[in-house]
Amino acid sequence: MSEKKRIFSGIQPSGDLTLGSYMGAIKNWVALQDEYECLYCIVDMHAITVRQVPADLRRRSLEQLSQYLACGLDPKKNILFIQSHVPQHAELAWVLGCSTQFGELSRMTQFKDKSKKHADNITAGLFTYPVLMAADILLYQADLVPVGQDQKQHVELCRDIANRFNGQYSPTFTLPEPFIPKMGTRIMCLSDPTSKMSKSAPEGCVFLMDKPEDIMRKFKRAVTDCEAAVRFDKENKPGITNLLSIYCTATGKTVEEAEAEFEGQGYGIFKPAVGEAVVELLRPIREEATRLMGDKAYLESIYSEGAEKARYLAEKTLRKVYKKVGFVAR
Ligand code: ATP
Ligand code: LTN
Repeated sequence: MSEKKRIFSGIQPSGDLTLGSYMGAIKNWVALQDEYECLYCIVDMHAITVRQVPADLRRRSLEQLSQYLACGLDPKKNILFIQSHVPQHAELAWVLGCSTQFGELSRMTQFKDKSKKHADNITAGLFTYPVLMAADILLYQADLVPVGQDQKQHVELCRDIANRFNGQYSPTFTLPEPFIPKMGTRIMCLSDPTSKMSKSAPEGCVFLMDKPEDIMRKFKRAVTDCEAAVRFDKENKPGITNLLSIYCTATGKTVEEAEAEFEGQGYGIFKPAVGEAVVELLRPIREEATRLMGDKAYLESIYSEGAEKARYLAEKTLRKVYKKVGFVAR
């Protein structure tokens, strides 16, 4: 087990999982589970950096676990757990926060975006969010972090923090690399293809648990252009390019194959075809996740076992860190 390289990634249970988070992250998690030792987390502590309704957060954390499983993550191969069940995340975050510059955190684009969106509640937690994320990754000495494009800056900051700590004390942390897929790395909003599909902008967003008729409606209404040619062109045809990326990621076809398939056909044929491909992709996930939500005892056994394994690994790193910074042994 320990010869394999390690992976860590997580998603906040701050909303329902989207087609973006599936194509940008979870799909790769599933693909990597045989080759690596993987930890996949439900980062509930990150979720409270913006206001949450407590009962919804609790429910969504469990739903997210059932959706991780339904997407194909095998609990025997991966460590699946909930961040708040492993107190070492918060403990390491404090230490790392003391090796992180105010200026570095001020440059994070996610902080800038979210503080605009939540202007009445810009908390210290929202600001130090990337430090907690660095702790998530470094606690497990992860080599790779599979995420969508938007998280690259956070993983780079994590490397900087680790590098600085290693230099200031002595080699302690593995430097992680972001693992960003070529296709599906940035799924755009269906109603505004210039902005990222995001669970906090439900307009134009497809959720993993959406019913087939809702998915079809969303795709039929997707914003396109007036040229009526199915062609990949990010600059001039962001809507069609986004739909092509979704279609190719859902079906495994190349862009050239898809362009040839829809050559000479209008958007009236293309858009429902993309919708159908997504319906078929998500149908088994939705059915399995619904079934799993009915089995709370099973879900509890997965997250309890996951947290136990994660705590064991996390404590090893934390003990080293506490010693290096000069804390008296407990
Ligand atoms: P929020 O709107 O609250 O910021 P989100 O919808 O962007 O949330 P996250 O929980 O931040 O979702 O992201 C989960 C994972 O999915 C991350 O690795 C992220 O990079 C990836 N991801 C999210 N949205 C997309 C997208 N539209 N395209 C590709 N990857 C995405
Ligand atoms: N910041 C990420 C979620 C996240 C994460 C992590 C991803 C928290 N901790 C560690 C990878 C590794 C997001 O907003 N999607």
